[in-house]
Amino acid sequence: MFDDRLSKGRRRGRAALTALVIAGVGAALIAGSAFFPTLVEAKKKELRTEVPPGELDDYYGFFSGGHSGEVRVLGLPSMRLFKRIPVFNLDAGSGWGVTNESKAMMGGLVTGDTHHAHASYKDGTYDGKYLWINDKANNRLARIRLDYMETDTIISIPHAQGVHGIFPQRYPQTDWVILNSEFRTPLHNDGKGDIRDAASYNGVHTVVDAHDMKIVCQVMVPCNLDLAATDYQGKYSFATSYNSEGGATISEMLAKDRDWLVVFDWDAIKDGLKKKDYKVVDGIKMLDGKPGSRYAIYVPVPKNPHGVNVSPDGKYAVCSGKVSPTATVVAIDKLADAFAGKIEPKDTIVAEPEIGLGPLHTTFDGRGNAYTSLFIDSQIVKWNIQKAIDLYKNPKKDDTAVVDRLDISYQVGHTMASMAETKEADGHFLVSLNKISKDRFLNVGPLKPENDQLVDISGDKMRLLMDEPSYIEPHDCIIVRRDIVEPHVKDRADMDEHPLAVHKNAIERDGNKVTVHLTANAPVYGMQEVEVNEGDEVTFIVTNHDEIPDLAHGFCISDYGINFVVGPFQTRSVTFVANKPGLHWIYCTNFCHALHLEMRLRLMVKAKA
Ligand code: RUQ
Ligand code: CUA
Ligand code: CA
Repeated sequence: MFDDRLSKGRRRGRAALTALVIAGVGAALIAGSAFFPTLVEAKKKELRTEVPPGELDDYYGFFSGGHSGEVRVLGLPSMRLFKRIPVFNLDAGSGWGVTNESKAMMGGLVTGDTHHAHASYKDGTYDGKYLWINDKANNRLARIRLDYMETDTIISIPHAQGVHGIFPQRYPQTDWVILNSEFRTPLHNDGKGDIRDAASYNGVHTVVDAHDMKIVCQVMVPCNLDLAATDYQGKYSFATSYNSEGGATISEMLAKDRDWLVVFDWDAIKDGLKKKDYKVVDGIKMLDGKPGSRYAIYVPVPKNPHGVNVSPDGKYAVCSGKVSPTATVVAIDKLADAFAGKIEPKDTIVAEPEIGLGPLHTTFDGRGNAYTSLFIDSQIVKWNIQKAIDLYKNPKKDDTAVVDRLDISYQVGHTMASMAETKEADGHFLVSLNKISKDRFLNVGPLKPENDQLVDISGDKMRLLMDEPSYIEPHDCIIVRRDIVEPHVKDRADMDEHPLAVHKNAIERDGNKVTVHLTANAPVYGMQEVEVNEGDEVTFIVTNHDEIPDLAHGFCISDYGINFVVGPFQTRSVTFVANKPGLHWIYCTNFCHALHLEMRLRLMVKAKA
């Protein structure tokens, strides 16, 4: 009865709405768009290009930090820097690389070269849970959990050097993350045998399980593999290869006019794993993806390609040769025929528009346009994909797929548009990550900041909105709608997630091993003094018990080179040898209370007799 009334009410409401819409359309026909704004205009109105004080940004930007080894979190469109997430680097601010927790992940290394940050997916768009980042320098993959925005796992990738392009599976969700090795090496890289024989080197396409961060398998190829992408169906991954020549010198690597876009078939890989069509090398399942195998096809693309990006409609993979003024469009729906041998790999190419000099990376607006960074021309070039395809079929003199060009300052590497690596690409903003800023900022010495420029791409013409100096050296970024990430982000850790969380202050001694369990609660640590002997191996485990959100405590041991931060309800530990006798004040480094300066305790190291 009640339901019936409700649905009647709804029906009446719908009828009234229909009448209104008809009236509205009529009025629009009479008065034109001034009365009834077109959809495009309505969309433009949504675009905020400024964020006044007190208001929040519409997007998160996750930027790699290049060889600073970190990931940066920015807000867009303000371009304000919120957080630097240490990953592979020593970070004195947070104590990353000092605590036992971080050292266990870092494996004794404090350098890294992060290039490509990509987030986890569900159904072709971000789910806001994880972010992955490569370390090209030491061949690792890290995962960052977005609820804490902290690194939670780092793994090493064997048989690989120059671990560069990475990409998560986009559909149906991220179960795999794939990685490329940009440098070829001998498979058993142990210095035995003829290591000068460049012809014997290989590259590998590595598949990592996104959940347990274990290596599923590697696909060995004779060429190098540079940038990476996945499709929107969970079927293929892509890798550019600029060294199809198998050269070891730059002139050898530039010998051919065409190199490859290598495409990997995931169903074939899964089948190969099931049928045990692999060798086990150092415990890793190694499939052979050489030309002619069923695992990979090699699409010939212009000289020394770099970026590869898949359009948000899932139809095309776009790559470009660094020394060819063109982009290459590969139709993903033709790949199955190429794998089946019904067509040649080259027949998957449906366009090759001329766009400008030094094309590197391409991004998309979700309205059929591509935006490619031109390193040599210092431009972002906007071009229409369908027009490029039409002109490839029916070339017309004096016609071009290029729609617009924007001069940037200067020498752009990556470019990325908002949500562009998802099926929800919204065509609002684009960031041009420029390697050189030259005259754009106050001079700070021989090495200037880089320049990340924010561009409005909502209209027909690109519009430069902002120059943002940045420290060494973001390569790539993704721009994620705030509503996707924000609900996952926590204000407070789950205290017992850390197995050693301290609930009771205590000192334990086992021979010369001393463990101190310590709480921190503004403005006091749970103990006021700790006494140990010179030569003891001392572990401090510190848990922040403060109820006030956002309140952190530091833990610095004077003259011991130890300092770290403990966030709300988090636990951090450190182990060291008490090799400096004497009194060492331990003090809190985060201004946490009016009596913050008094928040300290005595570490007394008694000298050996
Ligand atoms: S790659 S621009 Cu990793 Cu282009 Cu840096
Ligand atoms: Cu705790 Cu300052
Ligand atoms: Ca080449």
